[in-house]
Amino acid sequence: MITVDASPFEFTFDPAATALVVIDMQRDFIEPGGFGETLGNDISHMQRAIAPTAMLLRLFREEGWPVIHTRETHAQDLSNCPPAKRDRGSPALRIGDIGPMGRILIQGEPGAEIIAECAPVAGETVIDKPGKGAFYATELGIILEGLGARSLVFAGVTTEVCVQTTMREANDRGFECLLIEEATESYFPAFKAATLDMIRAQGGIVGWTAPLASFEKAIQQ
Ligand code: TIU
Repeated sequence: MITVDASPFEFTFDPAATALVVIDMQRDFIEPGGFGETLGNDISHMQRAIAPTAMLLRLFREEGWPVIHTRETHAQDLSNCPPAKRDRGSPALRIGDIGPMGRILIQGEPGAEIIAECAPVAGETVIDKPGKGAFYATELGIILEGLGARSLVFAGVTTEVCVQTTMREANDRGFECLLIEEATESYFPAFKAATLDMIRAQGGIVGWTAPLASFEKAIQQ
């Protein structure tokens, strides 16, 4: 067992039953002209999460522990994009519209790909998900069962949307969830801070958070 100095208290995990879940490190959320920017967000905040997420990936790869990447994408015919998701608000471009990186949030388009710094390598699982949570309408639950995973380490964007939704889904399914603090970002710094607080409030009601250095130190001991 490995114990990480985490909040609200120590996070202990069995490395043979743990997977890294990297949420939606896609060009559409991080680069100009993608979904995040068309919604009116300041995408510059996303940059901070790239190097820590890449480092976390390296740690898992060095240990040979399983890595799962997710992408928020929709079918080309939008059959898995509810009209309520596409039609709301007044974005510059809607899901499925053509932007500078291809059709916004559509499977197979350049913008839907994971950024080079965090790109999957051979043997890693990539899950396309139509929702904010990675369990809804995907095989994530079956894949984790196959791995025998009981603990999940999380990274990715955005903290309060897809990361938090997926952590909540995982927590309800009985997984113990640790979010690495520097390896996640929001377009709204106050939302990131509030999300970290609400995850670990009430005795870890959703899970744990820890700095990357604490995780690295724990696995290298
Ligand atoms: N808009 C926003 O903050 N996030 C998303 O739409 N998706 C994810 O968080 N991946």
